[in-house]
Amino acid sequence: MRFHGIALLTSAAILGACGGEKTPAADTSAATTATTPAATTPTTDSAATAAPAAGATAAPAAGAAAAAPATGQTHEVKMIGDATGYKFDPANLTVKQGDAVKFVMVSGGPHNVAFQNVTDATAKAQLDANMPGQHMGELSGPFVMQPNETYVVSFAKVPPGKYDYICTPHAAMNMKGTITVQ
Ligand SMILES: [Cu+2]
Repeated sequence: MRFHGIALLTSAAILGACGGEKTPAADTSAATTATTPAATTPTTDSAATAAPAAGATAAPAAGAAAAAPATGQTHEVKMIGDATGYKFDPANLTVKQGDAVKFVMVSGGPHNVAFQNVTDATAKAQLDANMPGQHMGELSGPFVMQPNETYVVSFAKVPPGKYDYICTPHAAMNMKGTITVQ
């Protein structure tokens, strides 16, 4: 009869000894799962309504004017900056539609060619398309720095009219010209 009681006591003592061990590592990783940001779905209402309007006006203008290679004569205009001042020579030039103008860096660079006040949309788009290597914005050619460096603008498909241009770096020195397209 007493053997049962002893057996219960000893098994209880063994269980108690095991349960008493400390396990401090259990709760250190619990805090890491809480900070997944909620994916925000941006409201696209304004973008959706603005995009078709912008595309409708921009796409036809861009598509209408592809660069048109010159088919006629090439005229030369010197870009000069020296003791006499800054100028295009000749400053006033008349060409036929389809001709090209080759601007030649002579001295005093950097120079460029930047057309001003082209209001006709067709002329603007075509002239812009015919100006390679634009770095400074619409109707504005890149800088030419070295003597004999050239910049060629085709006037193919450019509507007849007067096209005023400046040299951006020397605008304040009155370096400007006009090309009249017939
Ligand atoms: Cu210049």
